[in-house]
Amino acid sequence: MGLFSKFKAGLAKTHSKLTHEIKRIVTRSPKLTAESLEEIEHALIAADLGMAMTQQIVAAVKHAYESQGTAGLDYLAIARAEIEKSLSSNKAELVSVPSGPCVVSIVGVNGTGKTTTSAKLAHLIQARGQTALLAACDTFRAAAIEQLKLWGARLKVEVIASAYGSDAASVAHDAVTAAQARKADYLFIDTAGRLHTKHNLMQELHKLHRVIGKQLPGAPHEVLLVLDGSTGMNALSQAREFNKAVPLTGLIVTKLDGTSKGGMVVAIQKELGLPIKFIGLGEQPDDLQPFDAKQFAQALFEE
Ligand SMILES: Nc1nc2c(ncn2[C@@H]2O[C@H](COP(=O)(O)OP(=O)(O)OP(=O)(O)O)[C@@H](O)[C@H]2O)c(=O)[nH]1
Ligand SMILES: [Mg+2]
Repeated sequence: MGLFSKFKAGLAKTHSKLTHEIKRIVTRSPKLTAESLEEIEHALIAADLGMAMTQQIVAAVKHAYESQGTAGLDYLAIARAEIEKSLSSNKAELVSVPSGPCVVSIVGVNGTGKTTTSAKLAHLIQARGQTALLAACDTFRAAAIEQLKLWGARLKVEVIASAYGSDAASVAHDAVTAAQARKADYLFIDTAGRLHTKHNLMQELHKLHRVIGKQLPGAPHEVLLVLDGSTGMNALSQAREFNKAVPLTGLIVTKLDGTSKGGMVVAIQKELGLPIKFIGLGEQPDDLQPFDAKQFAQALFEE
């Protein structure tokens, strides 16, 4: 499957709900009335595009209608263009560290997809012909280490791990040493799930980052927050709060394949100004895609 087809398949739920709703509104009332405009607004909000993006699209639709009437008026194309315009500055990639390794800390609340995403990222790097290592720094949740080791075995990626209950920072330290020794290009650190409100757990994360920063200046080079896309706007407030507690370099939004609220990606990007680096569109290793605003807008609104 090509990259765009994957994008489209992964976002099919959001796409079908949005286009279906908008087409229904337009078919019923070809003239743009205050009522139909309001219905369009509702459809956009229901897809979690956020207030700012919704208003921008509604204003563009109104403007097009007033200047050209219904002839050739294509609501979906207008929405798509507005989203593209809003997100166009976002062409985010992982940073690269020529002297290597680039250390990437994967953080977030419980169950958002951190472990799976760490594995998928290592896979993506290997598919590009570079080398990656994984660090099992969730020494807290039962079976977390085995889960990452299973991924490692499946994807042929080395996993640096210790025992349950051991200090996450010391596992990270060992992993950086190993990554340096193997001359790996990337090290992905899978951390335990935590709420930004849990002070002691956030301190533990700060400590982990401090320890590897001392060992390898500049590390962690990326701190990526993993958000569960199916939680819609909750993910937005989660990102806002987490970013206050730990400075982030970017976001990853997972589980977009299971939701019709994929518009939240746009809302998050617009509100936080943090780059969305990848999106998760399924449970398989290849189901993590670099985020591309243009393809995203197209996948949401293309007929
Ligand atoms: N459909 C779908 N499922 C996903 C995606 N990403 C992760 N998952 C699933 O979400 C579940 C939780 O994933 P994990 O990677 O274990 O999440 P985690 O954040 O590491 O969880 P904790 O370590 O317990 O905090 C698993 O069943 C994954 O297969 C995605 O993009 N799409
Ligand atoms: Mg995990």
